[in-house]
Amino acid sequence: MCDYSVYLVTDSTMVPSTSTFIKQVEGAINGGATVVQLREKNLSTQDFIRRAQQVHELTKAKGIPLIINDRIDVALAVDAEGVHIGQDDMPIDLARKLIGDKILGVSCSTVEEAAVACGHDIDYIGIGAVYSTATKKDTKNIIGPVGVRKVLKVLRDGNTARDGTMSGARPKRSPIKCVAIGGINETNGARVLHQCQIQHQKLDGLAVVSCIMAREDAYRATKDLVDVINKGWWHKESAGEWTTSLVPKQMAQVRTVQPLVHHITNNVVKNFSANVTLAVGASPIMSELPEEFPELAALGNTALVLNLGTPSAAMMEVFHAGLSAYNHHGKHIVFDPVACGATTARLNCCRQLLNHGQMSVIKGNLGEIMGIYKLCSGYAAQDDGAVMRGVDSVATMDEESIVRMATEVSKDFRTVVVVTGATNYIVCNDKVETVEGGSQLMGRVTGSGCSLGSVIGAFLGGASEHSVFGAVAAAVTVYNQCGRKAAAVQHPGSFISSFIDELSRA
Ligand code: 3NM
Repeated sequence: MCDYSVYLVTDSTMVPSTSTFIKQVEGAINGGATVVQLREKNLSTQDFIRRAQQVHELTKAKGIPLIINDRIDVALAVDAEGVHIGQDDMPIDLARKLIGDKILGVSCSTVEEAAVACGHDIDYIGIGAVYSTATKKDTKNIIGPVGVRKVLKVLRDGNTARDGTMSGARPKRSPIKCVAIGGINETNGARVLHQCQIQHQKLDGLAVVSCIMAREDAYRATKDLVDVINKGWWHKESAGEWTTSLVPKQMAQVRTVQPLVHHITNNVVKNFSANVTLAVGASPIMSELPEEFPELAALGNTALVLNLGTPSAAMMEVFHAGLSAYNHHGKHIVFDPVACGATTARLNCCRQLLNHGQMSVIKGNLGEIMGIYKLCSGYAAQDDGAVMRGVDSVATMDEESIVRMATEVSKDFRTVVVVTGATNYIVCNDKVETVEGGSQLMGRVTGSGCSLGSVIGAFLGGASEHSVFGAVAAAVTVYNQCGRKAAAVQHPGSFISSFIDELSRA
C-alpha cells in the first residue's frame, strides 16, 4: 500500500545552482518524502531513462515508490512502481493495459474528469491546481479548496460504488486515493489538508514541486512540510457544550480581556461598528494597512472581522493579507459575506477568500448563506428544490431547510455558521442553537447587521476557555437581547444611542 502523504514531483529546471538534481531528490527522500514522481518534460529518452534509474536506486533504498510522469515506456524500461498521466496523455484503459499491476495515477481538475477517472482501474488521482503556480503555466483550472471538495465528493461517491466487479488485472479494488497539487507549501499545507475534506473523504497527501525542488536545502524543506502536516491545523471546531447561563461569565471575560477586534470592513459601517465594539468592552481597530497585519495578529486576544461590504480589487488584496496573517497566528476570523447572493462577481469574491483562508465563523442573512451554500461540495443547481424545500422566497424558507443548508455550509467550510433574521440560527456541524432576533428597528439602522460581526469578534477574541460555538452563541444572544431592549424607544435615531447604552450595560 502506497503512502501518498508527502508526494514529491520533480522538476530539474528549478534546482538551485548550489545543488544538483539528485541531491535535491535525495534530500527530499531523507527528509520524509513518501513517493517520488519523476516529471521531466524536456529530456531525451536516453537521459530520462538514465535519470529514472538513478532516482530509482534512491527510492528503492528507502522502500518508497517511483512514479514516472507520462512516459510509460520509461516506466517499463526501469521497472518503476507506477505511472502518472494527465488528461491529454494516454487513455487510462490503455495505460492500465500496458503497465499491468503498477500504480496508476491520473490528474483531475474538474468533477467531470474525476467522474471519468473513477470509472477506471486507477490507484489515485492528483487534484489541482489548488492554487496558481509558476511551476506549471498551463494549469487548466485554479480550483482552490472549494473546487477540491467538489472533486472529493465525486471520488467518495465513486469509491462507494466500486464493487470489485470491474474487468481488469486486479479483481478486488481498494479505494482510489487522492493528493492535491498546485501552489502548496509549508505555509499553507496544514490548511489545505484541513480545508480539503468532506465527510468520509479526505486527501491522502500533498504533492509539491517548487516547495522542495527549488529550495537551497531540500532536506530541510521536506522536513518542514512533514512537520506542518503532522502538526495539523491549529483549530478544529467542535460544537461543545453551551447554555445561555454561561453568557454573563463570557460577557465578563470580554470586559476583562478587552480583546482587540481588527475590522477590515466597509466605510459605511466603520463608525457604528467601532462604537458597538467599544460598548461591549473590546477595542476596535480599523486597519487596512497589510504591513501591520502580522503584528496585530500576533498580539494576544485578537480577532479579525472581515466584511465584504464594498469589495474592490484593492480591497481583495487587503482581505487576502488579513486572512494570511490571522490564519498564520492562529487567530479567529469572522467572515461577513455581505450581499454575496446578489451577483456572481460577489460570490466569486467569497469563493476566493474562502479558498485563501480558513474562517472561524461565517455570518450572514438567509440570502447570503444561500449564496455561500452554492459553493458547497453537495450543491447542485437541480438540488435547490430538495435542499431548499419550502422556499417561496428567501423570506419564507422553512426552518428545517435553513438548518439543513447552514449545516452543509458549516461542514464544508468547517466553520460555525450564523444565519441572522427574526430567529438567528447558530450552526456547527449537526449542532444548532436558535436565538430570538432583535428588533425591526435594526433594519432601519445601517451597520446593525455588520456590527454583530464586531460583537462576535469581541467574544472570540476573549474566548480562551470557550469553544467558538459558545462564543458565537453568547455574542448573538447578547446582541439581540440588547436590540430588543433598545427598541423601547421606537425610533431609529434614538435606537442607535439606546442600543449602544444597552450593550455597554450588558
Ligand atoms: N500539476 P508547485 S499543478 C505538476 O494542476 C503540476 O495538475 C498540476 O507545482 C495540476 O508545487 C503542478 O511548485 C505544478 O506549485 C505544481
